[in-house]
Amino acid sequence: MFARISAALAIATVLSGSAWAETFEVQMLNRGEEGTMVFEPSFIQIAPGDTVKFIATDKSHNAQSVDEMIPEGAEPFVGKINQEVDITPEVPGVYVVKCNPHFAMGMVMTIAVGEEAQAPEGFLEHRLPRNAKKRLEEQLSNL
Ligand SMILES: [Cu+2]
Repeated sequence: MFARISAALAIATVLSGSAWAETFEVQMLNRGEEGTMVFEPSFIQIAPGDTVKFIATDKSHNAQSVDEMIPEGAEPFVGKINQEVDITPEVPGVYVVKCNPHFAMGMVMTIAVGEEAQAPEGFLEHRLPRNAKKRLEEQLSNL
């Protein structure tokens, strides 16, 4: 009985989620408002089930999740160079995305999924290039 009610609630939640789901576009750029080799925007706040579309506006970039910098249970992803990638994060939390060729130059961005998203303790103590860490500090200050 109890299980049946919660299953029905879960389905209702998924349906209402998809009805309102939005798509956010992030461009991969050689130069943007925040400097060279950037994702723009570099911080977005979305709801679970929204889609983020990475656009290969400039050449030689990719979008991939940074190991151990996505929520537990979330699906890692790796986009190919010059390829448009869509992700639809369902697990609430903070996701860090990098461009692999330009990670050392600080080409990173942050996706906060859910209104309560917070970076876990020690989040920036992972091995990060200095420029990436600097930009991430700014991005995480939006939380
Ligand atoms: Cu890049």
